[in-house]
Amino acid sequence: MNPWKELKLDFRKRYKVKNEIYENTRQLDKVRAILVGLNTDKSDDDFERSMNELKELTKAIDIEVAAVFTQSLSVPDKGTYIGSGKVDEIGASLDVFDANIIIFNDSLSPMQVRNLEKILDTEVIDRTGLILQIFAKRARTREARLQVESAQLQYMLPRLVGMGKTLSRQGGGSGRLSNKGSGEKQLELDRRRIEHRMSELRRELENVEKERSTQRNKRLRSDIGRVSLVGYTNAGKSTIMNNLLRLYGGDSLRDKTVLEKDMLFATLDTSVRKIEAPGHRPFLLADTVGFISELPHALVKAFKSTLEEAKYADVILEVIDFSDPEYRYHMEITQKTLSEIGAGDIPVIYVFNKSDIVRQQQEEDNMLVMDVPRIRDDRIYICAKDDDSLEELVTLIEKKLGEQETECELLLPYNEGGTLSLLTERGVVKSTEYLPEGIKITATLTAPDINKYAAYMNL
Ligand SMILES: Nc1nc2c(ncn2[C@@H]2O[C@H](COP(=O)(O)OP(=O)(O)OP(=O)(O)O)[C@@H](O)[C@H]2O)c(=O)[nH]1
Ligand SMILES: [Mg+2]
Repeated sequence: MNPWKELKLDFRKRYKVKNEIYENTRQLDKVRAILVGLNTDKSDDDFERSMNELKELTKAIDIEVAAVFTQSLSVPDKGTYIGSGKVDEIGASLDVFDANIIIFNDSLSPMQVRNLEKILDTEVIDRTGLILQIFAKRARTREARLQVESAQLQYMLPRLVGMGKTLSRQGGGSGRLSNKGSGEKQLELDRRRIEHRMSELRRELENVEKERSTQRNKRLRSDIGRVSLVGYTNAGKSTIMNNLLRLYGGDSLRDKTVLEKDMLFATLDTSVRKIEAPGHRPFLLADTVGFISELPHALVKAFKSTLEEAKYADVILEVIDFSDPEYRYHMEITQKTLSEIGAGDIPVIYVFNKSDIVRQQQEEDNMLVMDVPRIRDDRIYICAKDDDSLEELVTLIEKKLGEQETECELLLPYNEGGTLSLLTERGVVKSTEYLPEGIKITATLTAPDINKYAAYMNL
């Protein structure tokens, strides 16, 4: 079913709201969309890129793209977003292209959606609504489901205004004034019910977040380095996680793989696994939700705690789909998002993934062929499924984690022998000296270590 209709029906059912559903005359087997973009201030390249991304998003939810319409205007039309001539043109082509939904590349106001639906007599959805539907389809864990529902409600609440008008018009036959009144009353009730559900969701989410932050604090207290996979959606983060688990996860973890799939937003929650490569220091690896440009505000707000996961890492692995011609732009968006969530200063390793595809292309084009894996400073070119690549990656991670360490002197009281053996086991102790007042050691410590052992440090 077409996603906007689905969202409205679902909304109707779940919250008992009588919103308007357009009974489209074009009952096609498949959902076929006309995409519409308005260029107000973007360069041609940027505009084309964002339209291509809309195409990918559309396909991600199994909608066929039937046609694309674009227009340049310095200011969007208040009532219909695009100019009225363009609206007519689209209306006339719905049959030609066998299309039954229109998807706009930007956020439309609830009123613009209503106006357009009325003129075109078909469902109209904007970029936010589309991404929300993708997230709703992908959400598996309880937390992700709560976050998506919360985002949907935030998105739908202001759209109730339009629905209310419909209600008052549809009211029963007992006198005009009371009709109008009942519609408004109904609207008020709907609104209250939804606000109530939103606060319920907020509470539930707070609880889930509390659970998660307890687990996270446990990790923060442990001395193992924390590494986070971040990057644009579909770059290969989960594939790297799974292949590292396959190689180094140990028996108990080898099966604890995460979902990897060639689709946008395959992962919507956070998984943390311990990676123990022989001959290397172990570290914790976190896989989480991918980024995209212009992620809807409601989703950013609802997914804040999941998106912020990277903030707690010692080292960030920024995974880049090197085979995507837009990879530079994806890196910009990722950098911007990392700064926004307060993770802009964490050291980064740039993982140029899917280099096998680039290599293959170079071979086909008779070009100079790149080496995979290859390391250049803090950049590494890999294929996520190739063992040599992963071994080099682990080596680079260890090196980067090591760079975050400082050599410190500690004076441990004699009853703190446990701490000494712990640090010795981890191989970070450089020297020990037994003094009358305690054991003096030099050790290379990470920032969290330094916090933890601060009491022993003021020699
Ligand atoms: N050829 C090739 N394909 C890869 C490589 N890494 C990942 N893929 C494929 O790329 C697709 C996306 O991989 P995922 O690991 O799900 O991507 P992700 O970054 O976790 O994506 P989201 O969870 O949506 O943010 C899958 O079909 C993978 O098999 C690689 O190095 N080479
Ligand atoms: Mg993933």
